[in-house]
Amino acid sequence: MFTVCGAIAQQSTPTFLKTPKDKIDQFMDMRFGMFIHFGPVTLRGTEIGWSRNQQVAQDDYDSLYKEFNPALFNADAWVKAAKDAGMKYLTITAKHHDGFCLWPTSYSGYNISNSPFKRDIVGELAKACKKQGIVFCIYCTVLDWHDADYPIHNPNDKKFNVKGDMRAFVNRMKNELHELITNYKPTMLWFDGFWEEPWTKEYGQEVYQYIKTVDPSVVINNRLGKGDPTKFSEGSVGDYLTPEQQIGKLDMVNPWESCITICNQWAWKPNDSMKSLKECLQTLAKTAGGNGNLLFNVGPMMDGRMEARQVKRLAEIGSWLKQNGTAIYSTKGGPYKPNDSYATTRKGNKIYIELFKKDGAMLTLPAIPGIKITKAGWLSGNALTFTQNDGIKINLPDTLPDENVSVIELDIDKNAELIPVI
Ligand code: FHN
Repeated sequence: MFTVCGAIAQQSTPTFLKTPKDKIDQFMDMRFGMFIHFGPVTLRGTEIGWSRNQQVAQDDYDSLYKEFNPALFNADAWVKAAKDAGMKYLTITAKHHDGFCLWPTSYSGYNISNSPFKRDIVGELAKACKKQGIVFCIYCTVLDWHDADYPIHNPNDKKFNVKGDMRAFVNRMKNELHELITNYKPTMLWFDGFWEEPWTKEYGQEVYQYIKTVDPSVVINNRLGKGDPTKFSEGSVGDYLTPEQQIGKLDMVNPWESCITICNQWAWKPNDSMKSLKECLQTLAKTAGGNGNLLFNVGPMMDGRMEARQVKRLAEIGSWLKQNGTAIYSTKGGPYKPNDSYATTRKGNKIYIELFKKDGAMLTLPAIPGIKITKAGWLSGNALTFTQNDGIKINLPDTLPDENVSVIELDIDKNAELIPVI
């Protein structure tokens, strides 16, 4: 078989390219994206990848694709749910650790075209995103417990299969990435699975560099490397940090994106518990307040529909963002560190305070040296009185305008983005 890699491998190695900063900045300005974990495992309602050879016997798990037929899948409906939530990008698990490919790849028969459904889920989502103005992104695993060339064959068996061939595995991954990048033009690639021993920083560097030769502008998360994904280190490979199931720490230097589930499980689980609107909105506010993005995960059901309750929750988030998105999109985090009572964001000469609860009749904030507040009010309109001679004290009404997150807008006399973190 002609392999794209073979041809490219014969070219001289290009100068090592990094993703242009403006592409990363544009990605960070979006602040809010949808993560989707989907695959034949939805037929069992257990966790994608991890339930293979656990709750689901390995042969049973690996045969699920033969009955996988999400007949009610509608890419436009999924993308509309993201858009109605105020999300600006969408990331689909094109291939998770179980190795099943949601696109008709030429490099593995374990793919959607060989299921009863047959249709290209990745391609239909890419098309729907383009049509609805949502940025399309792809999740790719760097471990594959189904692939005979990958030396570990399930998450609970740390024995290496000596018959594994990582060179063949990485070449196949590069061929698959060439398909995904050239056919679907993702803005960002979300890698995952870096923690197992067969994957090395060197493979990560090789794949990162290969991607740059296919499309230099693709933004790449830091899970092509090794080590703690919440901080850059010697083992890091990638453009931004990826705290998981936690809100990242305020960081005005390193871009980061928290990936968090709307329920508990990444893939669909019947009757899973779902986060309240308060928790969803305060998570989004604290993420933006930390200068990061929120990649919020939904797991569609086996028939291809998203749960109605999840779609409703997403629409409730979108309603809040219709009123308050100015305080989230294209802002920077800070200048105050997020806490249990509020988060803050800023842009130009404005500081936005995302207020979660009242701790008294006034909101008291530390003074900002050299800064004068010229106006204060709810983002929804009504003015607020304040003093700023001994710290900042903003007088609050008995009841906050929004029971979950109320946004105050402060006009100041200088560029708020230049204020050091307080
Ligand atoms: O093992 C995966 C898990 O299934 C899920 O995809 C999350 C999402 O970031 N990442 C890994 C766990 O760290």
